[in-house]
Amino acid sequence: MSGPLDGAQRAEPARRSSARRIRAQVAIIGAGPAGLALAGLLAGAGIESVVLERQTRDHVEARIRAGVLEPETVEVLEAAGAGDRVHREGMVHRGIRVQFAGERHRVALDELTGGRHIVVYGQTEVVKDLIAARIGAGLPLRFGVGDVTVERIDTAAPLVRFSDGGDRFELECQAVAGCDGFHGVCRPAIAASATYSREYPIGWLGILAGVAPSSDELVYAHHARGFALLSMRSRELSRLYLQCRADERLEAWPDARVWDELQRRVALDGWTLNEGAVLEKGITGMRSFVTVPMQRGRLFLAGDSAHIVPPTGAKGLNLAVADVAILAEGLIELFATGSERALEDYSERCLRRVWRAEHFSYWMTTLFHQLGDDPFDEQLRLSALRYLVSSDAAARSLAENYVGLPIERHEVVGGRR
Ligand code: RFL
Ligand code: PHB
Repeated sequence: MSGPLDGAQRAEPARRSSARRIRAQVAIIGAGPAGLALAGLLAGAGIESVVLERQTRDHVEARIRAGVLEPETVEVLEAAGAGDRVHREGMVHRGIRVQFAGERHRVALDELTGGRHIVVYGQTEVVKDLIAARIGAGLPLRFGVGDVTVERIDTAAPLVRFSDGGDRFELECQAVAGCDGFHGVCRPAIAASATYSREYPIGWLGILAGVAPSSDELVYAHHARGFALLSMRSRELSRLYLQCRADERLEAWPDARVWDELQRRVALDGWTLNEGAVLEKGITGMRSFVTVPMQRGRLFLAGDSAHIVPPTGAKGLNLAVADVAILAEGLIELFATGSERALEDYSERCLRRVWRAEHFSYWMTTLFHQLGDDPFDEQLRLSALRYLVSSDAAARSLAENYVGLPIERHEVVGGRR
């Protein structure tokens, strides 16, 4: 299935092959949050791009993933033309709850960060809003493309080949954004100088449940049986997670077992976890990963194609959006002035934020989960949790990282923020 075409995609007869030749200033591979937000930011600055997505629109709009947006992520979504619904329906949360040793404590995000907060709004909805904005504006977004290859990235005229609906295409452009996630084709083309990774022996079993959230704020619970997280998607929909083994099979987790395990891990005197119909269930692995650098020539990686964090810090989606905010600035300057100045340190600026989020996500993961280690480690975790809820300094560190740090920007030339 293909999206609408515009001037950026005028097909010309190919000179030496049977492929149809099209043009755009920027080729964007992948229609996840990174690719779609970048396309929106570029459109706002009058830059033509084509988004190429391997999956169908239905598939992309049905994936349930992250749910926590930093305030700067919401600002970028606004600038990308997809801010209306998140402002109307996104739930502002000024605190989170931390539970351990049978007690629940509040971390007041706003008080600890000079008034900052998070917005709970599903990644699924973010993606739907960005797609609607793109298609509503009649701009090119092709779903279901195949055989994507990226060539000539060391020149000012890269070429992206792909197939769509039985036809072969050659997309001539001036820059390529590799927003194609962890298993995409763009990262291998960078030939990274270094990669850094950490595997964890655990996963998260997540459910979407048709029941009102039992807590008005997210609950991160440390328990001897393993971590649990209570989140939400709306006043009627709860999103809940349980730590499980990395190699766990879904069949081993009928709904009754999931609820039973959640009840044990989040139990609290005088408080009840509401149960409801399980609408979706899945298992997510845990990994930390960073590739360096995130660019080569005119190919720029953004989001999960360049880095992965375990979900405990709720940073994956926010990092993806921060990357493309920085990339959009560089591309806007390139097309306005011909200067590559703001693109040259793209990777360096992204990576400073990425490494902060990597550390925070690693820290949250090792603080809250049972990692199969010895009793000494568990005592250290309990001590760190007690410190977190009794020291403003410790809580402020969590709060600052959780609501997110400012995106490092250059002065923008010739475009809007
Ligand atoms: P995405 O969202 O993976 O989008 C990449 C897109 O590229 C497409 N693609 C290709 N298209 C064309 N040609 C190719 N050769 C292609 N190869 C791939 C894919 O189909 C896809 O549409 O990456 P992006 O945009 O960088 O966004 C990043 C976020 O999606 C990600 O960081 C978070 O969702 C991570 N994550 C979570 N983060 C949280 O903060 N909290 C969570 O609860 C949470 N749950 C999750 C997650 C990631 C998951 N994945 C990737 C397995 C649960 C899952 C299952
Ligand atoms: C979610 O709502 O999906 C969610 C919330 C917080 C996290 C991870 C996922 O840390």
